[in-house]
Amino acid sequence: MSRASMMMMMMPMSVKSVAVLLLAMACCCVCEPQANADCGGPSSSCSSLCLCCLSKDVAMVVEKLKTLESRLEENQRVVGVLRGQPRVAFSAALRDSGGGNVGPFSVATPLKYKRVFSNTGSSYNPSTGVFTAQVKGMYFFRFSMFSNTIGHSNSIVSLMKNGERLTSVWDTTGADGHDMGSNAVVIAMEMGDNAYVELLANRMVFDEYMNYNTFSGFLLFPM
Ligand SMILES: [Ca+2]
Repeated sequence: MSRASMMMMMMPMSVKSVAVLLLAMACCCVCEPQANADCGGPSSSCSSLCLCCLSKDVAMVVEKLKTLESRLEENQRVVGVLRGQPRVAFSAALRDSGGGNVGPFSVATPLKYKRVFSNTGSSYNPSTGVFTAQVKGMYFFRFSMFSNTIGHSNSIVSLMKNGERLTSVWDTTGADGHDMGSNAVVIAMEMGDNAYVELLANRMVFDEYMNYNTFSGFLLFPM
């Protein structure tokens, strides 16, 4: 079986049908010197015109096959990348039992989100609250904060990368003591980079079985 025949078998049915039709048209070429004058000129014989048209149509089909083969290789490359992409995703809430305030502490402290909903890739450590990138890539992180600050100090938490402050949520005490907010970031991470949510010194957050405070993230794509 020729390479052209094998490639035709691999093509989508609609494209194959077009190629077969072109070949059939070429093979059934009717001797019309005027219509096919550009194939061999007015003086060409009927048989030479038919062979000329056949050759021309086959060349066109081969060109289309080359284009399709190129597209197929590109699609296979993309599918291979997607299938081989490492999977990293996690989500956790602050408390795994009970309820009450977390903090205040005398120094800024990473919050330990202990109720793990998911941790594909095991890059998040619930005993420290720290996510450590094991894949270089672009990541999405999000956190939420709930405050119960009546009669207490303010609530301030920040999303940190390697000790650098990225985004924050803040709430003050007052008549509206129960508030919450969230923030997020999309950021490139090298292997070994870490991310965590930091409770600032002398601040506090509140949580219970409702799971108001969460920390989630996932790999958008490797780089
Ligand atoms: Ca408030």
